[in-house]
Amino acid sequence: MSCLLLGVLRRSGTAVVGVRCLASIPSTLPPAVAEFVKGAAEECKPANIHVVTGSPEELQDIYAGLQKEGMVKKLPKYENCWLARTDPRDVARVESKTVIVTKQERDTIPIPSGGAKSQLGSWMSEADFQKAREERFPGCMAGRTMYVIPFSMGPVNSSLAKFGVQVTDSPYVVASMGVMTRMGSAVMDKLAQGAEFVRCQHSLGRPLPLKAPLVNSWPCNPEKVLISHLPDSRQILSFGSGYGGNSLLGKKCFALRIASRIAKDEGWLAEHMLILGITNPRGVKRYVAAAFPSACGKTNLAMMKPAMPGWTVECVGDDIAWMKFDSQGKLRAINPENGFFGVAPGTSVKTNPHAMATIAKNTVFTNVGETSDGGVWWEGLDAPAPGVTLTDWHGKAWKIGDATPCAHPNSRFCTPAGQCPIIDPLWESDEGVPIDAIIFGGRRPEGVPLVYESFNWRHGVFVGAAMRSETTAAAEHKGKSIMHDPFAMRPFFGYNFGDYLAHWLGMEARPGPTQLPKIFHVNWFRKDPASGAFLWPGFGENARVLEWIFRRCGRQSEAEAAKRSIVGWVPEDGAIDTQGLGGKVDMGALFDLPKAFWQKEVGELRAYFSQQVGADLPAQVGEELNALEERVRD
Ligand code: OXD
Ligand code: MN
Repeated sequence: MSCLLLGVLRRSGTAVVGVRCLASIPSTLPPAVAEFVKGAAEECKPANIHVVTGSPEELQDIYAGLQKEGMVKKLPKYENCWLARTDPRDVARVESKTVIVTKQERDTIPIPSGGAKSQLGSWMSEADFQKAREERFPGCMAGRTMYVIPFSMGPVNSSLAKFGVQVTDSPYVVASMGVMTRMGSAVMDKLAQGAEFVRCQHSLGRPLPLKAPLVNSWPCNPEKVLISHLPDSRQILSFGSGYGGNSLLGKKCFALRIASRIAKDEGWLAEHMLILGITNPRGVKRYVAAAFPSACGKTNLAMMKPAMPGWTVECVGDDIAWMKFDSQGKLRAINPENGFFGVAPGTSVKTNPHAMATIAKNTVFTNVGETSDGGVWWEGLDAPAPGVTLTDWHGKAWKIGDATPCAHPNSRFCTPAGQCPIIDPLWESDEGVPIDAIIFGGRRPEGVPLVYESFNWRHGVFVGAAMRSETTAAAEHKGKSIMHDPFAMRPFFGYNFGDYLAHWLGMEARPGPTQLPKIFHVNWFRKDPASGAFLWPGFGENARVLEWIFRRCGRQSEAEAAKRSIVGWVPEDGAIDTQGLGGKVDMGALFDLPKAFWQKEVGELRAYFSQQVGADLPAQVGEELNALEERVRD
C-alpha cells in the first residue's frame, strides 16, 4: 500500500502537529474508527485529516476558514451568526438521487405493479452502487482536508442514543453538525470503549485543483449527486451536495433511513416526528409525538405558544423521534438531534416567536435574504426599517414586490435546540419522555376534518399509512399536488414499507406490558371551497385541538367528549373550546365529512396500496381500508 502523507491537524493554534503515514494513522483513534478513516482516506485521498474535538476554539477556526473561503459571512447584527449562500443548484434534499442499497430490491421497497416507479424509496443494486462509488469517490478529496466527526444522535449517555462517525471535506458540514448533533471528544471516548457507530462518508466532489470555477464559492457537484445508504452494514455514502439532509448525515440519512432499519431489527421506532410536552392549567403534563410531511409546520407546532390561558407547551424536538418501550411498556421518546434545521420563510414573531428567540445567536442561516444592517430577512417577516435595504439569496439587490423571492423557499436556520426558550426540562433525559399520543397530519385543503382519533391501534396504523399532503419546497417537487406520504416517511423509509407497517402493527402483540399511545389525525389546512381561505386559524390556536387530544388521553370511557364518525372518533359538539375565537370559525365546515370525498379517497388509497405496496401490504391494513369503504358507503 502506498504511503500517503496525512497531516493530522489538532488544535494547537492552527499548527499541523503531526504528519503521518496512512498505514499507521492515527494512534489516537479507536481501532474501528481508525480502520474506517484509513479506508476513506485511501479512497478519497485528502491532503489532511482533522479529527474534530468539538471545542469552541476549533469551531471558531472552522468559521474563520469558511469566511476566508467566502462560504459564509458574519452577520454583525447578531451574536455569532453566519450567512451561507449555496450554489443555486444545491438548495434541497435530492430525493431523485437518494438510494438504499440492499441485496434484493424487495428488502428496500415493495415492487410496484405494472412497471410503475416506486414512490416509497429508491433501490440500487450492490453492483450498481459499486460502480457509482468508483465513478465518484476515488481522489474526490484531493487537496482538501478530510474532517473526522464523531457524533452522537441523542444525549451521549442515553440508552436510546446511537453513534456515528462522519468523514467530510466540507467545513460547513462540520460547523452544522456541531449544532445538529453532539459532536466531538465525548463521543470519541464512547467509541474508544468499543461502542458501535454508523459509518458516514461525505464528499462535495470537488477535488483541488478545481477543473471549473465554483459558484458562490460553494463546492458541490450537482451532476454527480448520490446519497446512498447501506443499511445492512450501517453505512452512508453521500456525494456531490453540501446542503441540508444530503450532507448533514446524522439527520435524515442516519436518524431516519438507517435508524428505521436498526429500529426494526431491535424492536423500536425511528420516526419523522416532533415531540412536545403539554401541561394543562392544573399542572398535569403529557407528551405527544407528531408526524407531518416536510414543511407542514412541525417546527411551529413543536414550539407553539398556546392561545389558551393556563396551558403551556414545551419542545423536545421538531423533526425526529426515536421511541422505545420501557420496562413498564410505556413508549419513551428522545429527540436524537441537538439543533433545529428549520425552514426560514414563514417563520416570524407571529407564527413562531420561540423560534425567533432561538435563532438570535449561534445560528447558521443558509440561502436567506440579508439586510443592509447585517441581519437576515425572508418572506413572512415585517418589512425592514426605513433606510434598510435587502439582498436576496443570490446576493443581488432586492426589494419588496420583486418577482422572485428574497429567500429561497427552502432556506434554513441551523440553531442549537438548547437555546429555545421553551425547551422541555426533560429534552436531554437519558430515558426519554413518555408518549401518550401520536398525531398524524398533513396539508389537506378538502374533506379531512380538523381532528379525529383512530378507533384503535390497528386503525391508527392505517391512518398513518393513508396520510396524504400537499407537496412542499423541502425537496425538489414542483407545483401543488396531494401526495401520498405515509407516516410522513415517504422520503425516509430505510426498508420495505410493507415490513414497516408490519413492524408498527406488531407493537400491539409485543410481549410484556404495553401501554400503546392513542393515535390521532389533524388537519390545520382545510380551506373554504368558496373563498379559498383557511378555515382554521392555526398556530397558537392549535392548542384547542391539543386540549381535546389531552382529554382523550386521560378519558374514562370511549365516548368521553367524542362521537363516532366514518373516519374515527371526532369531538362531540362543543368539546373543542372555541371561546375567544370570536365566532369567526366555522366548526361545522371543519368537521364536515362529505361521503363523496371519502369514497374518492378510498379509491385513491386502494389504487395506491395495490400499485405501490401490492403483496407487501399487511392484510390488517387492507381490512381497515375495506372497513372505511363500508363506513363511507351511501
Ligand atoms: C426536513 C425535511 O428538512 O423534512 O426536516 O425535509
Ligand atoms: Mn423533516
